[in-house]
Amino acid sequence: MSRLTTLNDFILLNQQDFPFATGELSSILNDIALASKLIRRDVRMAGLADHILGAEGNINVQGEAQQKLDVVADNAFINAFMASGVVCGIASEENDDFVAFETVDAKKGKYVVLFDPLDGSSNIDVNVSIGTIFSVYRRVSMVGGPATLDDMLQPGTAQVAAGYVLYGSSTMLVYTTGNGVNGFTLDPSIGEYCLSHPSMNMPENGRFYAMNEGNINECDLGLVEYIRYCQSRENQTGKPYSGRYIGSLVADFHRNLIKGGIYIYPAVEASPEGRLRLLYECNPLAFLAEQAGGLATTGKDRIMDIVPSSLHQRVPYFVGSKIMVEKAMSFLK
Ligand code: FDP
Repeated sequence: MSRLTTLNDFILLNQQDFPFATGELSSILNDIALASKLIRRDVRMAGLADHILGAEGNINVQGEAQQKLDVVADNAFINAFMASGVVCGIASEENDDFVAFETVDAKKGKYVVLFDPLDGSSNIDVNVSIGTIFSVYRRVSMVGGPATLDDMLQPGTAQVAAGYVLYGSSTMLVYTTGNGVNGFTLDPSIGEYCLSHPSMNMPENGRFYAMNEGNINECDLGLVEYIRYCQSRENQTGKPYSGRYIGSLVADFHRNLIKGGIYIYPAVEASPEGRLRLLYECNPLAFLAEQAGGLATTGKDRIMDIVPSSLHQRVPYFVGSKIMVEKAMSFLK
C-alpha cells in the first residue's frame, strides 16, 4: 500500500515554496484544518442537535438572517486564529467590522485572515453542500500594533494563500499558496486530510453553467444573450450546456474546477453591485481559479486587481474555465 500524504506532511514538504517560509503560514493552514473539522462535526449533526439548524435571530451587516451554524463556524475560526500567535486580526462575513486581536502575542502576528465561515448557508437546513472560504494576507501595518483596516483592504493580488473547505458528500480542503492548487479529502476514520487531488487544473472549457436564472430578466442584455448561447447548439459541444446551480458558491466552484464550467453572479436590480463579497468570497476563489488555469472577472475587469474600498464590498462575478469566462465577457461588450 502506498503511503498517504496528509495535509501536515504536504505543508511541511512544500513549506520552502512559500516566499516567507517561517512555518507561520503552515500553522494558519493547520488552524483552518482544525476549525473545519469542528465545523464538519456540527454539520454532520444538523437535524439531530437543536443548536445547529435554523436561524440565530440576528441579521448580519449584509442584511441576511444569520443561521445558527454561521455563528458556530465564525466562532470556531476566530478562536483558532486568536490563539495562533500568528494572526493579528480577521474579517468575516458575520462581523460588521474587522476584529483586531488584543493580546500581546496576537499583535506580533504577521498575517490577517478574511473568511466566509459558512458559504451557502441557506442550504444548511436542507442538507445541501456548504463551504468555508478563506484568504490570507501579510499585514501592511506595523508588527506589534493592532491590525488595521488597511491590512484588510488589500487587492487580491496580495493574497499569500487562499482556499476553501467543502462540506459535501466528503469534506475537502482545497488551497493555494501561489504554487498551484492541491486538494485534500478528510478521512474521517483517522481525522486527517489526505492529498487526493494533487496539482488541480481547471479544464479550459466545459459544459456546465451556473447562474440563478430567476434573475435573468434583471440582467444586462449581453448576459441574457450569453445564457441563450449556453442553451443553444452553437457552443463547442454542439448541444446545450447543462445548467447546474447549487446556490453554494463553493460547491458550484468546486464542480467547475474539476469538470470545467462557469459560475456567474451578475449585477441585478436587487443587487446593483452584484451579490458576492469581494474580500472573502470572490478574491480567494479568483486566486484558486487563476492558479488552476481559469479566470475570474467582474465581466470587465480582473477580480484580483480591484483595490477594495470597504470590508463587505460586493462585485459582479464571472469565474471558471478560461474560454467560457472570455466568451461570456465578449457578450457583455
Ligand atoms: P449564501 O448567501 O446562502 O451564503 O452569498 C453567497 C451565496 O450564498 C452563494 O454561496 C450562492 O451562490 C449565492 O449567495 C446564492 O444567492 P441566490 O440565492 O441569490 O442565488
